[in-house]
This record gives sequence, structure tokens and C-alpha cells, in this order.
Amino acid sequence: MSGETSVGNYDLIIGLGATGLSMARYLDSQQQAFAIADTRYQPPGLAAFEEEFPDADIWLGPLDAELLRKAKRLLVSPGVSLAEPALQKAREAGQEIIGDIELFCRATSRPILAITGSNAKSTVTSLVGDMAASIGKKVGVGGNIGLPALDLLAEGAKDLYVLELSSFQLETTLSLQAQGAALLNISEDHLDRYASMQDYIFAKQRIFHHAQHVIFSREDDQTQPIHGQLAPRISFGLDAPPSDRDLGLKEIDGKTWLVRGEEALISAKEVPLAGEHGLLNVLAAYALAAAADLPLQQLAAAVKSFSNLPHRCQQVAVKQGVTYINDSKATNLGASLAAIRGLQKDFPRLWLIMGGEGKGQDFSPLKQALGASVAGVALIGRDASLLAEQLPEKIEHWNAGDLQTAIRDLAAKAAAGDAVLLSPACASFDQFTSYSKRGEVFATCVQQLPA
Ligand code: UMA
Ligand code: ADP
Repeated sequence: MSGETSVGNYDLIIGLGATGLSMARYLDSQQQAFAIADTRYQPPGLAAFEEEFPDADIWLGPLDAELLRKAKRLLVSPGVSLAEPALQKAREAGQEIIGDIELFCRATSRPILAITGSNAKSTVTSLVGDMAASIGKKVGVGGNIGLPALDLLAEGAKDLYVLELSSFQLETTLSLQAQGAALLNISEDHLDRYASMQDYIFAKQRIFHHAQHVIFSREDDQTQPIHGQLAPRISFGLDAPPSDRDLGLKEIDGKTWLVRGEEALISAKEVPLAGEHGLLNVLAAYALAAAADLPLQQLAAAVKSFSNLPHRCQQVAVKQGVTYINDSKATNLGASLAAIRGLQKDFPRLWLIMGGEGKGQDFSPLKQALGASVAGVALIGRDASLLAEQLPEKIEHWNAGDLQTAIRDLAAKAAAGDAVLLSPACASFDQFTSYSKRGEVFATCVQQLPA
């Protein structure tokens, strides 16, 4: 139902993207009147929205205070900052401001496993989804990973939902009571949206509110719950687990195993994800599975058959003995450092492509973080010079400008046995429409190199 926007009887959806569309579908299914607003005059999702909801009231351009004031609730898409002055005013006036995940939580009583973190969210979310499906659970996997959570409701009843949640989504969520809530890691990201790192961490920590099990990483103190939650805690890390509830690594008969307490789950050799960060992601997935009471002994097959998601440390080709790896999804420094650390054990010489839109990140950790195996760095994109300022002088680096040139430069420098890793530590929007487009361009250019 739409098109009836008299005072107080409608919800106002803000943001006409994937989330906005999913909220409109959900409200429509509940016969709840709505209008939709977008601050852009020509939002890319407009045509698709109009086709699905030809009678809806659509407001384009700067948010109108009067329109907001008349709405029953404001349903805000994650890309819209709550610092937007019109929203601040509405909040001060006591108006309800929530997001799609809040609507989702109010609409279902099925258990939810919720996953956040600066990195590895999509990988862990998909793996947990695969684990649950492998033992016959009807599982809905969605959220920030791409399929809006509310769209999962239209798929029919599920035994379990596995949701990837961004800090933006958590800001507008109040009623989540996750069966298991995991905060995987914290590194700088989205500081163009948060006033401080502390604000960003607070937003992430909201995932723990009312959780039945709180899951955090022993590798990263910032993931530990800061508000004394009483729920049982499950930690994961690369050392031996401190209790029977926790996940970690242990040497058994000369081999490294992923274990819960003393219970061996799968040997590290059988994990198909690269690097130590790959092991951590599998341990986190097991912790979530434990929170949902899944039979851990039956999940190894799902781990073994899990194929890494595209654009995450994905091998694209080997050309003249040089391995080319696409990690375009590394849109912040934390992700790139994890990938570099993870891969430098496998490749004696690693050539990097970094750069793009830095999102106000502090790149200074680069000074200390790059090991001897990093042979050189080709920089691209808008913030190439900001990265260059923080790279150690002893590591060769230059501004290649664009991705195509960087690949050409590196193909000329790299020798058999080396790897070339695209792990930009930056968003892609200065030169590409998305990180996936950036990864595709990388793969296409690499394929065109001589065999
Ligand atoms: N818009 C405004 N005003 C603004 C900002 C945006 O009107 O100030 C409008 C845009 O014009 C556009 C619409 O909002 O029409 C887009 O909404 P959105 O930015 O909230 O994006 P969605 O298409 O709804 O996609 C969102 C997530 N995007 C963001 O959080 C920015 C998607 O995550 C997510 O997959 C999807 O919901 C389903 O849940 C993407 C992402 O980049 C992949 N997430 C960030 C990340 O992973 O780091 C958080
Ligand atoms: P997200 O959904 O949080 O962006 P992804 O699973 O898509 O996470 O992975 C994004 C990037 O994070 C990858 O490019 C990868 O290099 C990096 N990454 C993977 N695992 C980890 C980890 N455990 N810690 C830090 N970074 C990681």
C-alpha cells in the first residue's frame, strides 16, 4: 500500500537503494503505508523502484523537515548518516528512527547469528550459512553481504538466519537478540562517517546487546565486550583455547588442528582459506555454530568444500611463473595487512598494488607492518601519495596512476615464484564503480598478459 501520505499514517523510507526497496516490499506485504525519500535527484535505483511501486510517493533532493515530521517512523538506509541535520532534528523531537535490521528483528522470532567486524564478515557469514545448510538446516543468509535481510522473509520459514551486519546497520538496530553475536576484528574504516574510532567501535559493539552468546577474538582486544554483558562468552584465536567453550589451535601428533577446548574439529591443512587470517575466520565460524548448537563434529565437510568468495585473496592466474591474486575486497588497511601477512609465508617475494579512496584512514601502520618479503608497491588512485608518505623508503614504490599501468609495471618486474597482490586498502570509487568492478578489471588485464 502506498500513495496515501496523510499526516502520521505512513512510514518514511530514506534511501532508495537495495535496503529501501526491501523495506518497501516488507511494508507493502504488511499493508503499511509508506513514502520514500532520497537525497539524490537521480538515484540509480529510481527506475526499478518505480516499476515495482508505480503509485508510491517519492521525494527526491534534500530531506524536507516537514515531510519527516509528518511520518510515523523514519526508516533509514545504512548509507544515510544519522548525523544528517534533518534526522538529528527528528531525533531531538523524539521521532522513532530505525533501520531494516530492526524491522527484521521485530518480524521474526527465529534464531539469528549476527556477524560484524571491520573485515572477514562476508567470508564468515557465508561459511556459517554453508555449515548450517550442510546439516540440513533451512538457513537464510543476508544483510550487508548483499541480500537485504527483509528480503529473506519472503523466502518462507527458516530454522536459522545468518546476518552480516555493518556498523551503520547496527546504529539503527535496537531489538536484536542474537543467538550468537560475533565481533570478528576492528581496524580503521568508515572514518569519513564516524567522528572518532571510539564511535565506530561503539557502533560495532551494539551487536552484543541482548545476545545469548557473545563471540570475540583473542587476537584483538577491541572486539571484547565493553559493556559487561552477562551472556556466555566464546572466544576464538590462534593460540590454545583457554576454556572448553573457546576455539583455537592445538598441535596434535605433530599437526595443527582447529579445536574447541580439547575437541579436535579439523586439521589446519584441510582448511581451504589462505593464511592465518583464513584459520581465524574458520574458528569464528565454528564459534557461531557452537552458539547455535550445531553439531560441530559434522561441519568439517562444509569447511573443506568452502570456496573463497570472489575478490578475497582469490588466485586469478599464474603467468610466466608469477601468481596474480585479486584481493580487491580489501577496502581498508586492516584487510590488506591481514592478506599480506597471510600470504607472505607462501611467497618469498610479494608485489603489491595499493591505493584508491583512503576514506580518511591512518596509513602510518604501513611503516612497521610490511615484512622483508614485500618487494615493491605500485600505487594507484586518488590517495596514492598519502600511502607513499607512509611506505618505508627501503621498499620500492611508485605512483603507477591506474590499475592497468600497475599490472604492466609489475609484470615487467616480477620473476617466477613471486606473487602480485591487488589489495588496495582503499575504496574503489575514485576510479571504479565498485570493488568488484576493480577486481574484474584486474582479472581481465592479468588474463591478457602473455602466458
Ligand atoms: N542515499 C541518500 N542519502 C545519503 C546516502 C545515500 O539518499 O546521504 C541514497 C542513495 O542515493 C541511494 C541509496 O541511499 O539511492 C542507497 O542506500 P545505501 O547506501 O544504504 O545502500 P543500499 O543499496 O541500501 O545497500 C546497503 C549497504 N550499503 C551501505 O551500507 C553503504 C550494502 O552494503 C548492503 O549490501 C545492502 O544495504 C543490503 O543490506 C554495501 C557496503 O558497502 C556492500 N557496505 C559497507 C561495507 O561493507 O563497508 C557498510
Ligand atoms: P567484509 O565483508 O568484512 O568486507 P570479506 O570476507 O569480504 O569481509 O573480506 C574482506 C577482506 O578482509 C578480504 O579482502 C581479506 O583480505 C580481509 N580479511 C579476511 N580475513 C580477515 C581477517 N581475519 N582479519 C582481517 N582481514 C581479513
